Amino acid sequence: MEDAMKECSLQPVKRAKLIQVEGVALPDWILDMWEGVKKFQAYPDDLLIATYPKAGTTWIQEIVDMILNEGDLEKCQRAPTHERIPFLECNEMPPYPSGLDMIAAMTPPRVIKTHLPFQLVPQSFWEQDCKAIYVARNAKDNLVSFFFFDKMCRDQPDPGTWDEYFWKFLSGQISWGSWYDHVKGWWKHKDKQRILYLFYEDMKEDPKREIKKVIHFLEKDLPDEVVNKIVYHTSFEIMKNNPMANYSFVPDQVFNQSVSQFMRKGAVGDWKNHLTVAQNEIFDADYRDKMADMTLSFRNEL
Ligand code: PPS
Repeated sequence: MEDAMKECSLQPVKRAKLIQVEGVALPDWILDMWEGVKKFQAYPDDLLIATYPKAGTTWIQEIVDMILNEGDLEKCQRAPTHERIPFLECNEMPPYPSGLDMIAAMTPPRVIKTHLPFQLVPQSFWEQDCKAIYVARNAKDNLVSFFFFDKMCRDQPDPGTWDEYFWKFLSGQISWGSWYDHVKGWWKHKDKQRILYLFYEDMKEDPKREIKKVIHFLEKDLPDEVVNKIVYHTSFEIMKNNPMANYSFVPDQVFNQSVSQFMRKGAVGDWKNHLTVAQNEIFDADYRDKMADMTLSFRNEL
C-alpha cells in the first residue's frame, strides 16, 4: 500500500472548490459521496467521532483506539489512523477507497470519523441510538490550525492569505462551514443523544481526567497502569513521531508537510502568534454576537 501511495504521489492533486450543501460550505469532492452519506446505515454499536476540522480529531481517534484495544500498542499500530477509523464523507484517494467503502469493509464494532455538522449527520446514527464523541476547540486556535492545514493540504480549497482566511472563517466560508454553527449544533443535541462533548483545552490541561471520561463513556474498565500508558502514547510528542498517527504516509502531493506539519504545535494559545491586535478585536466582537445565545464557553488559554 505504501509503494502504491508513493506512485500516486506523482499525480498532482487539484485543489478542491467550495460548494454549498444544504447551506453548509463543503469541498466539492463531497458531492460524489453525498448520496451514499445520506443513505448510510449505521449499526447500533457504531461509535461516531465528530469534530470541526482541526479540533483534535486525530488525538481523540488515537485515544479511542487505544481504549478499545486496552492499551495494546501493537494493535494500535496495525494501520494508519484513517484505516483504523475511516472518515465517513471522505472521497476515494487511490489506492485508498472512499470512507464509505472502507467502513463497509470493516468488522463491527466500527469507529467512524466525521466533520459533518450535526444536522448533516446521517439520520441512521440517531435511529440506531449510536454513541458519539464530539471534540471542540477554541475558535482562535481552531482558525490558526485550519489555516496552516489548508495551506499544506491540496485536497482543500486554496486558503488565500492569512487575512483573507480570517474573514472566510468568520463568515463560515471554509470547508465544513461555520465553526460557530458546528460547535453550537452539536452542543444543543448533546443531551438528546448519547453524545460525549469534550474540549481540546480540557484534554491539554488534564489528559488523564478526560481519557477517563472517554473510558467511562465507552463502558470500559481499565487498570490505572493502562490508563497511564494511554496518556503517554497519545501525548503530542509521542503521536508526532508515530507514523501510524502523524499522517506521514500521505504523499507530498496531497499533504505537503514541508509547508506545515500535520502535527504542527498541538498547543493552546498559539493564536496569539498569528492574530493581529486589530483582528483580535474584530474577532472578539463578532464572537460575542454569534455566541450570545449559548451557555457554551471556551478557554483561549490555559
Ligand atoms: S483533522 O485533519 O481535522 O483530522 O485534524 P485534527 O486531528 O482535528 O487536528 C489537528 C490538530 O490537532 C493537533 N494534535 C494534537 N494536539 C495535542 N495532542 C495531541 N496528541 C495531538 N494530536 C494532534 C495537531 O497538532 C493540530 O493542531 P495544530 O494547532 O495545528 O498543531
